[in-house]
Amino acid sequence: VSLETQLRKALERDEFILLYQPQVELRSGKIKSFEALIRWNSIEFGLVPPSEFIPLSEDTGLIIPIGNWVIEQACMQIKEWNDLRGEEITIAINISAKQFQQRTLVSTIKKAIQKFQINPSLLEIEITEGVMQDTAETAPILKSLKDLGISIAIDDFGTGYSSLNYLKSFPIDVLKVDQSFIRGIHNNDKDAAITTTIIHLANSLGMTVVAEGIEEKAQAKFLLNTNCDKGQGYFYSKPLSKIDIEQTIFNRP
Ligand code: G
Ligand code: G
Ligand code: MN
Ligand code: NA
Repeated sequence: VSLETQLRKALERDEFILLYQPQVELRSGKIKSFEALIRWNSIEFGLVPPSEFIPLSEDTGLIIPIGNWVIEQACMQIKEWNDLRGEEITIAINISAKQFQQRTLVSTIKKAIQKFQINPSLLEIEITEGVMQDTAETAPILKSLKDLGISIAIDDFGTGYSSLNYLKSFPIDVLKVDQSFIRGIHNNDKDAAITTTIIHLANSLGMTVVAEGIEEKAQAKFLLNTNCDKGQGYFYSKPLSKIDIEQTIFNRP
């Protein structure tokens, strides 16, 4: 049986799950936001990472129903955790180029927000610079998404082929510094300079800046001193299941 058929079955059997990676507010140490990362919990293959099925899902169009499931699931989790915590918990989801170009994306997100009665600003979508290339199509889509009241983040910032122009004209709320820059902060002057510059850029544009792939305390320290807003990475936590988030991050029995 082909992987495509297996993925269709996985959707029917509800075998996808979301893991959540905490994002730490560097100044306060508080955790109020998470990035949702999909996994396929297969009876046959175990926990399958997205690198093994997202590319094929994009080629076959399956990314649309899978992506719609992610949107619904994330909105449901935002509702549940906000009711539970009584404070604002944000969840970011990854949106691939194929999903972004799909006409129904805006209405799908709108419906999910309405279904679960959530504050739209608590949902963040992560798109990469590549998504932004076709500016004629991109501007109206980004505007409709922004009109919904959701937050828009640029993922892997600094690694794609794009100009800084879009930061001027598009409604971007968050820049995520790619982990390749964070990795070299302490042994590569260029990585340190690029990271510092992206943080300053985001700060001066009034955007929130998130550093990805923090694995060491020294990196977190550097980022705090450089005025980075949030940090994400194995140093704080790997992506965790809903239950693990509730037990270890929210301290629920
Ligand atoms: O979780 P991990 O680091 O293995 O993720 C690998 C890649 O898969 C990342 O580029 C991430 O953005 C992508 N990814 C994770 N979850 C989703 C998802 O729900 N939708 C899409 N389109 N991509 C995802
Ligand atoms: O492309 P995107 O940034 O969405 O993908 C994030 C990926 O990075 C996920 O696969 C996630 O599991 C992974 N990740 C998260 N934290 C770390 C980290 O500290 N180090 C490394 N190497 N990968 C990480
Ligand atoms: Mn991401
Ligand atoms: Na990233």
